[in-house]
Amino acid sequence: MTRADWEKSYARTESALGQAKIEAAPDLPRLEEVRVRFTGRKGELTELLKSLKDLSIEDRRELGPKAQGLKASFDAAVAARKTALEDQGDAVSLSDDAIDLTLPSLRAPRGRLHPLTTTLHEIARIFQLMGYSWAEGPHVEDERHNFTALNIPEDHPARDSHDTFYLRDLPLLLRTHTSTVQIRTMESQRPPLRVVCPGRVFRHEQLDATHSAVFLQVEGLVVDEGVGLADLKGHLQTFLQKLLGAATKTRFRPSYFPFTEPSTEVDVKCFFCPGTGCPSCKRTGWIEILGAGVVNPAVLKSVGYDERKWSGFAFGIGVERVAMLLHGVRDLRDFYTNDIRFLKQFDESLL
Ligand code: 2NM
Repeated sequence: MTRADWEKSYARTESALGQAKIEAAPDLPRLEEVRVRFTGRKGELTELLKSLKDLSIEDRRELGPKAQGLKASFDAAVAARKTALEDQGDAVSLSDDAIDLTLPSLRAPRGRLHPLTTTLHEIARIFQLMGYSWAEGPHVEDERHNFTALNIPEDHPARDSHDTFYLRDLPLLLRTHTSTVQIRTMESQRPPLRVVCPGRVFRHEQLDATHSAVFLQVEGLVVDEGVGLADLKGHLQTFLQKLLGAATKTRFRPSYFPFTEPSTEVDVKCFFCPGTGCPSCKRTGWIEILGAGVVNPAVLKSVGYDERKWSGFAFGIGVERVAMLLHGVRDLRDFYTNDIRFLKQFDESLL
């Protein structure tokens, strides 16, 4: 090989190197292809360096370092590109797969108490502040505790199977009110007593926006010496003002229950309108919130209390109705559908 031939092939290699655009190689396999093409065993640069041996010793001394310089800058460019591509790869895998243990974790969706449960607790809590204790009893009851001891006559329509769920083969039923628990409390405790009986009750009802066959009640009972209607009014007014606000106005209307005499239904001044009438108060300006009365002496007698010595008052509150009023819920069935979109409205923090 002549010096001129060698210089021609040097120039060809140098220009091929320039066109190979090492610094723009898109990935490591493509970079490796370029490296093999020039400095592999049969690579263009390798051949160029090998062919130096065909030159004269003087030409070799002069052109040898030039060829080595070309290889050195090629090697440096390949190494630099390799580092850059590897760093890029690290960055991608860090952002895609890496777990950063310093990051706060995702907040797990957290359950909470159902709005009916919190409403029941709120009602019972107020009465507990007023000295009432809490009592529970069975859902399945006998006619004595659900009706007879409560002075509900044999032919009363509430006893009809159209209104009450009876068990098929036993003389038992699903309690229609928690008064059953008050009868049981009076059977097992001597007066004086103050008790609230919260729980589930069952009635054979046509279902609609304000009626459910299964619902929650809090009933209360006070028995003591010399207790009467004035105590009833004081306790219930205090309760309603704690539940709904100190400005709450109450109204006691005469009513009828077999287990109380006199009996009353208690209304609160509508807190949705200024007394002018709206759909919530059915245009009356008042909202019915509970029933109550002075315990019929026949009830006290039926549990073995001396009805000449003791007297008492009792009341019953529908939990769904209170929860609807407190939260502006128009359809009671929303409480039982368990639609998470409805229930989430009562979360402390919307997740
Ligand atoms: C009500 C209304 C009026 C009541 C009566 C009794 C008992 F057991 F003492 F006789 N418990 N609950 C009562 C009285 C319940 O609910 C609307």
